[in-house]
Amino acid sequence: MIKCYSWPTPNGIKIHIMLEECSLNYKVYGIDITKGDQFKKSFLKISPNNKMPAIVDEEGPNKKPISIFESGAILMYLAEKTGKFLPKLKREKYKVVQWLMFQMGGVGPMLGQSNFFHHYCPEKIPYAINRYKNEVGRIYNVLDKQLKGNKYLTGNNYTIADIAVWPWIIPYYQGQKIENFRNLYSWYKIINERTAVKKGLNVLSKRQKPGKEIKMNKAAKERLYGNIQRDAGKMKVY
Ligand SMILES: N[C@@H](CCC(=O)N[C@@H](CS)C(=O)NCC(=O)O)C(=O)O
Repeated sequence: MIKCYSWPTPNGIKIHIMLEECSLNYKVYGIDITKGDQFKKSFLKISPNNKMPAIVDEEGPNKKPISIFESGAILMYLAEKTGKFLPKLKREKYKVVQWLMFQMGGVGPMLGQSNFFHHYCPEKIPYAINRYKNEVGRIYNVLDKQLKGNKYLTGNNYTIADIAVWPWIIPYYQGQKIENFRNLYSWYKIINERTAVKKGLNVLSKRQKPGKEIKMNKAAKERLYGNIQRDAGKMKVY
């Protein structure tokens, strides 16, 4: 069984979708990041960066438990465990890995900042809002170009690169109109129809609806963006 420590944000949703796509036996433990679950010692032991998602696979390599944090690493692990959504041949595999890394290093961090300055920053800072909106537009154009003539990000096959990027494109996280990016929009709609995607979007959705603003009081904002975050790296793990 795989224990999945998560919350329905884009980084969590990608793991929920992957677990469903691979029909894996899993149990979800909600890590409510607005309440500070990410700072609990038991969680920091498996995710020292105080961020979800993380997994523990009780039947890891050599039948021994393994814990993994960072959603890209989790997707690669699950793909290799099941033999799904990541080609084995090196040339094809690294096509997928490069788009997965593009999501981890570009799509996630930039759309995350855009989301922050649009929705959660206590001050309205036009320069920051505009800078990240432009960056989201640039990234959307890169994806849109890549999808021209390609059903999925790396060609004809649906892979962990699509699974990683898709939840970030859910309208609301953007600050851009997805309809203006034709290829990206049709790719978005195709993936939206997958049964596993629908099931993945349901995970923990009673506690936080995917694609909807996360309700945060002052204490929650302090936990996510304030001094608690500044000091979190010094927290004792063991
Ligand atoms: N690069 C990480 C990012 C994970 C991440 O940013 N998680 C956020 C929610 S989407 C989180 O747990 N935030 C809690 C915190 O910063 O304390 C991954 O892809 O797993």
